Amino acid sequence: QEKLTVGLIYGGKSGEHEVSLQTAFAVSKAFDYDKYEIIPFYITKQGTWKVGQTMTAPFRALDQLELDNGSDDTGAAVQMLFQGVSSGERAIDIAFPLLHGTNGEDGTIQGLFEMANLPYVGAGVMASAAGMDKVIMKKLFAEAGLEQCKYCYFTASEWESRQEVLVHGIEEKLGYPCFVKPANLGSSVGISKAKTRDELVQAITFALRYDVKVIVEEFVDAREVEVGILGNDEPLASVPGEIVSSSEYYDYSAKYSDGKSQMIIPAQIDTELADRIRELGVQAFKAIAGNGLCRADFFVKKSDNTIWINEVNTMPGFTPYSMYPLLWRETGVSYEALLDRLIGLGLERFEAKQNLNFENGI
Ligand code: G1L
Repeated sequence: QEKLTVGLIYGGKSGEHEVSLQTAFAVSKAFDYDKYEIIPFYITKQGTWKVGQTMTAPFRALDQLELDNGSDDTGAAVQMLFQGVSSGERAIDIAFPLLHGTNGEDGTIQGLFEMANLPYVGAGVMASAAGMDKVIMKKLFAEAGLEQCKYCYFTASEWESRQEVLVHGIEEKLGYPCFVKPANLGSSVGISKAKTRDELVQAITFALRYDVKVIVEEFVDAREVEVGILGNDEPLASVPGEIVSSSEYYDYSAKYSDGKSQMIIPAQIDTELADRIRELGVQAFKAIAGNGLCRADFFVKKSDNTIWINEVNTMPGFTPYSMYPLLWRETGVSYEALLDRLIGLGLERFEAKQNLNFENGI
């Protein structure tokens, strides 16, 4: 039987270059090489591409992923992606992107796959882009009727011309403390908490170093609960997990650590609340028109268990020890099975789109 050729694309110009490499290493180890073969595409920090030899076994060590024997030829790599368009015979059956788009602006690599008429794993152009912009995401959530925290947003040029008005608006609408973030979710940097007017101005100046759009959110005293969503038209939700800071976690049974915080899986919440969160996770996935997967992050208010959507991430941490894969493992889907499922979903979506008519006026 023919093996499916997966183009594993990783590295990239973003700050998460190393994370991407580690993730791609873990993914390469989890493939069933009786069913799949891998062609590695490494994007260097400079943004050039390297293609490696077809792999029928995992990488042996992390440093192999930089493809030192591979050709440093962006043209050859892109030509390989487009081979199906020019010759009718694809070099890879499906692309598996493990990276954030150039400079954190996502949907870009997905656009490349669309142009190459290539099936790919995960969210499409629009959901990827929406998942990257906190403001756009919140507007979609609002439209879908999901509850969320209050927020303000503005651009660098608005800040320059009417700083006073904006500060007063924030104080009136949100008060202190509040959180200031670059609107672009690609960067986890640039975020700070402001407790006074001085700190607010400083926090905004800081955030504007990372994006031309800034969002300010009200402070919520809440637990952080997350679910994994998996599917296309009929997405399923995993059991929820909770993120707690290091100081509060010690007496739970299942705990994992990523350094800064602990993951409690499953979250210690009653079934009714868990089911409601799973349902809202599916709604959030549909609100951004997701495909394949996303991780949906919620705030559960400590006072009355109200559930607020915080954000969705179409490119969640994806090593076997990251929240998303761990949530699915707890739900009964192994890391290996998850890869199978995601590839299946990517192919399914591509097939569904094949039958559409893109001609004008017919
Ligand atoms: F392709 C998937 F499955 F949709 C996908 C793509 C990207 C899953 C998870 C990720 N995550 C990452 O690429 C990253 C967290 C390693 C970014 Cl550097």
